[in-house]
Amino acid sequence: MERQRALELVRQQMHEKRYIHTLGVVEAAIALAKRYGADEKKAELAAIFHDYAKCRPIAEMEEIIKREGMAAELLEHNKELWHAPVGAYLAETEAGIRDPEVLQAILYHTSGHAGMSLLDKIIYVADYIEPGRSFPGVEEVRELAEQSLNQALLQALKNTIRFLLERNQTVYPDTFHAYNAVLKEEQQNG
Ligand code: DGI
Ligand code: FE
Ligand code: FE
Repeated sequence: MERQRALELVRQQMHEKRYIHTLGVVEAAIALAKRYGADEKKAELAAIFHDYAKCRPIAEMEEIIKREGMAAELLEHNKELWHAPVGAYLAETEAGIRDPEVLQAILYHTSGHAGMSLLDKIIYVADYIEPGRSFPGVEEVRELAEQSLNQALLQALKNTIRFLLERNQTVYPDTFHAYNAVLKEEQQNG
């Protein structure tokens, strides 16, 4: 799908602020794809659609998770997680995105998971460091992302897990699995 058509579809789904965030993720994802040798078109498309379901009513997301037989465990954790799998589903069924690599990057963009692909990592990190983000720790991850995608991802995962722990919130197991897997990758790389 061409960029303009994709952006129009996504713009209709969200508030202005969320759309501006999306444009920031697109910019960051293309830059990371260039730096780390990923397919720029796939990175662009996954970034455009990554928050496609973010503004859907909670009840609709819950209904889709149940109806489509998605991981039931999602329902026991933070509702913030739901828009990622629901977004992958709606990007395919409503917007006609078919590329499994792109859909996977959307699916895991909030939680992460064990064995993240290059594209999954790029979308996770781009979502974290896009130019509109200004929370504590973001600058450190931006700097790491210039040198090492895995180090940036690891720091972003650690910050997110720490953020959840400090607020007495549960951590979805896939987030721990992502952290463990990237840590091991980095230890093996010396
Ligand atoms: O949709 P965005 O706001 O652009 O960003 P996102 O999809 O990464 O959502 C991030 C939010 O999800 C962040 O505030 C933390 C929250 N969250 C809640 N539970 C979990 C979680 N994030 C992860 N990685 N794992 C969780 O268990
Ligand atoms: Fe998101
Ligand atoms: Fe996002």
